[in-house]
Amino acid sequence: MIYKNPVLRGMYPDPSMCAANGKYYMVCSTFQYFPGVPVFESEDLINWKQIGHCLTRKSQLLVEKNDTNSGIYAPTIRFNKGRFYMVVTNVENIGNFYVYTDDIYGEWSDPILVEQSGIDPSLFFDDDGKVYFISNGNDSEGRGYIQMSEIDIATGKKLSENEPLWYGTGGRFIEAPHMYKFGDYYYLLNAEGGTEYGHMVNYARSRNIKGPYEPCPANPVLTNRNMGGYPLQGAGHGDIVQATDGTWWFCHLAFRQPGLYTMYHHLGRETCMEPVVWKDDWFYIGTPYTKASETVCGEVTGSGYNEKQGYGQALLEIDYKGEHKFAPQLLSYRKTFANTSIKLDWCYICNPDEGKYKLTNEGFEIRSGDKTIDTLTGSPSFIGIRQCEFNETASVVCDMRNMPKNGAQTGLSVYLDSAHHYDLYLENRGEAVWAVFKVTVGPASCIKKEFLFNSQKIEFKVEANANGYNFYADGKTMGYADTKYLSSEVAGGFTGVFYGLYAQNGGAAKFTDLCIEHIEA
Ligand code: 6LW
Repeated sequence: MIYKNPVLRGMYPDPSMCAANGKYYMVCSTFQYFPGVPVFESEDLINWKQIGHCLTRKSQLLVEKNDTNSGIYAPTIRFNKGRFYMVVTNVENIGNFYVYTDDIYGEWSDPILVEQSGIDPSLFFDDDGKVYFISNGNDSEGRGYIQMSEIDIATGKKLSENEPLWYGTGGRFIEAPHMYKFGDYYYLLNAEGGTEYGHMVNYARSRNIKGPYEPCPANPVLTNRNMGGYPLQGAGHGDIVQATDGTWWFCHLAFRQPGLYTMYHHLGRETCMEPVVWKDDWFYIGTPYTKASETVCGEVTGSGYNEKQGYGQALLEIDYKGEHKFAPQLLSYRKTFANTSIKLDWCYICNPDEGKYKLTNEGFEIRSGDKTIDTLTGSPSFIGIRQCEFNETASVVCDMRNMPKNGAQTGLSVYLDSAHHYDLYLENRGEAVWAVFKVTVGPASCIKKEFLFNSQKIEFKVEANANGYNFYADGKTMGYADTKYLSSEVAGGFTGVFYGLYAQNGGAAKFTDLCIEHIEA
């Protein structure tokens, strides 16, 4: 049976998963976006359906800065004695905390803080009832390591000092730790190499939770760092689960780059799934390598591979030969206001002023506040939905309302962050309304095309492919802009592209007739 990676497409990075009640649950990072930390459910580990978010209230998620380097990093989800826990860092303010729920479809608790430094926190429930809090950290000489303390899970209070567990294998940015106990061994997982092209997964094992830890001889057990030109890169930062049928699976992040010598990614980091095999109490992740220069997934991969036979690579297409059963993936879609969920698919930048939005299945009404999509801090009147595929068309009708103000704007933005976005909008210039296409890349911002438009209701359309976007307003061609300039390699940060509907400078609009379409070849 064949399935395709990523299994969560679009910006769903830093995945963590657990098994509970015969199903599987997964969470991902959300940075400055609100609500935070989507929760997905699956019956077969390949097909995932979002069922909610962990952080839906301001009391749980204070994100007031519009900055793709801040907010919510790398969550972990765990299930223990009927209760789900999600532990995470809000790097913008409260640091490490966890929330819990006994009803995965319901609300989560307010945050319980844990006074431990570092990011990428994880929880481990040992057989003897002790609960450990694991994160990355730095020793007194600044060297990165994985640290652990025992905590009281009812209060978050620390019951022991942090203890260093493992310095990893020498890669930079040691992070994403998880602790497990399988059989006689504790397994300590990490990511190293940074969340870019050198990313990798390593682990070590010990019979004693406090070590010493013995690194797996096959480390890195997952990396695409030597697969030059392969369209899936940056594989690292993952979590392991045993399925109810006894098979083992590993989820991790990776990103899709547009082509062989186009080393950037704009859809954000996504979530992939790999089969796992065990031998002599060591586990091996991924699919045995294809040979150098071979055609993989219909793409000629070039000669950039360093051939390494064995496991340890993440592929775009997995020809799975094991025992696990899964349903066929549905990769084509047509998203509309009626079939997207306001609570699940859409999100705000930072904590929204909800009074500015009226969102129904027929359309979204948005009124501007005092921020714009160019302002670095705070929440503009913007609601966004992820771009999930290279090849997509997105269109929406924008009906500009009550435009008392010269300069009022309402539109559709292809948005990476406040300094990197491509916008189609209507602008009220007093005597008339203009349709405008503007690009903003860092400090450079320019109007590429505009025309006088004698109505207040217009259709905006974006046709996306791997390398660029074509923009249309009222059926007229407005111009082209490259995907490259909306990538993390250009802009920095950890997020991916969203389509955002927005209003600013006194503008207000009703958006209707949304259609975001992808047909899988
Ligand atoms: C996250 C770290 C990482 O905290 O990127 O890929 C950081 N790994 O583990 C932000 O997503």
